[in-house]
Amino acid sequence: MPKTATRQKTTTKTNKSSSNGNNKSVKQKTEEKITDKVDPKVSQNEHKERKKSQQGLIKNVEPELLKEMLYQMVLGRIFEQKCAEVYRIGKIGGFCHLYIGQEAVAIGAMMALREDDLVITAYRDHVQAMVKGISPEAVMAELYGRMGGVVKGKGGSMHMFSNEHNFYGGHGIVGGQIGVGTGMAFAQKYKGIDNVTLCFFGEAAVNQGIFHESLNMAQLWKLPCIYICENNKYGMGTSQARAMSISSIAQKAEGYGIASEFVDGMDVLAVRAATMRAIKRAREESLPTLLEIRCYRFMGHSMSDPGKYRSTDEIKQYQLRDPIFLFKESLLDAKVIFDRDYEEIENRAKEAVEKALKFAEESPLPHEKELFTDIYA
Ligand SMILES: Cc1ncc(C[n+]2csc(CCOP(=O)(O)OP(=O)(O)O)c2C)c(N)n1
Ligand SMILES: [Mg+2]
Repeated sequence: MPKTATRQKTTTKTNKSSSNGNNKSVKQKTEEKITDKVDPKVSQNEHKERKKSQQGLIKNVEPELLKEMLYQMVLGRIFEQKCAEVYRIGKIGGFCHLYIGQEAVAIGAMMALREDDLVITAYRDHVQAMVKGISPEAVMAELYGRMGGVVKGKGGSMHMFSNEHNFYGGHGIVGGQIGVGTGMAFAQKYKGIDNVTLCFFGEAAVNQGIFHESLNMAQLWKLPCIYICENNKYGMGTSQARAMSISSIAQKAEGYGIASEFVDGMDVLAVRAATMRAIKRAREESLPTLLEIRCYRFMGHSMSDPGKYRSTDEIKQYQLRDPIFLFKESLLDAKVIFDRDYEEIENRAKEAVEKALKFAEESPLPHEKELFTDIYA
């Protein structure tokens, strides 16, 4: 089994360089230590620490919003578990990349947005699409390649898109959406609209030239773009440690004078708080931010991943840090929810997924004439 690197400790430093272009100090966390071993005690201690931190943040958020955030996380999880189930019996064709384990990132970041803000992401896009308001029915039917899908079944898993919801994909070329997202932010600024753009990508995309060109332009032109790097440690079967010369992605922002933060992606409220700081910077000062959000995908890279590059022990250790379990426990401890509320949330999510599945099953296949519509070439 190949050696796997587990990061254990985080430190906080204040970056007083002109990282946001106007000499303001920006809080930035970088991880320091990388070890080869996976230790259950580390996971348990982390869980306790995170819970303590969440308890502090819970007080700043409306109880109704907290419950809605939990619902969206549970919905995303159950929806994707169902995707895996129906994919295995051949109901969904093509590639299918699941988000299970990373829910705190999309929910924490996107539920801090205004409805008219813009979002763009890579191919791991089902949950992001739903959080942006696209119905579970339209997402499931898209996965099924049916007419009722959000892009009439023409995009499939990797290409969810809805102009109406300001959700601009769903992109298969690693890093491609970073350039498009930067352009979206430019367009908003050019038109004098105070929308912000959230641009999600994986850590492997950071090695692409487009990341560097985009960050350079974003700071130079002061674009209201929030770059969210979802660092789940792997690009397909290649660990970050084997592909990147330094471990801190947040640190790369310094090369372009962009404000950056290292964020714990297992803690939905930490993601929310960091994104809100970035939104403020984007909306009020028209400045970009890079957030490096450390997370972990519990499933394979895609449904066809044999998963030979990491141990089951490693996966289990990260599952102990499950962001939904943590958030649920924190809300129970803070008495924002009680057991019966969680049951209700879970049942509601299950019903929504069943409804989506029924809709997808009953939705017709696209008509042949659709081959010649929506073509821009
Ligand atoms: C330009 C380009 N190179 C290679 C690929 C093949 N590929 C698809 S996904 C992937 C890994 C990307 O990993 P990461 O950016 O970390 O995102 P994650 O899958 O972890 O969410 C690669 C290499 C591609 N789609 N595009
Ligand atoms: Mg990755």
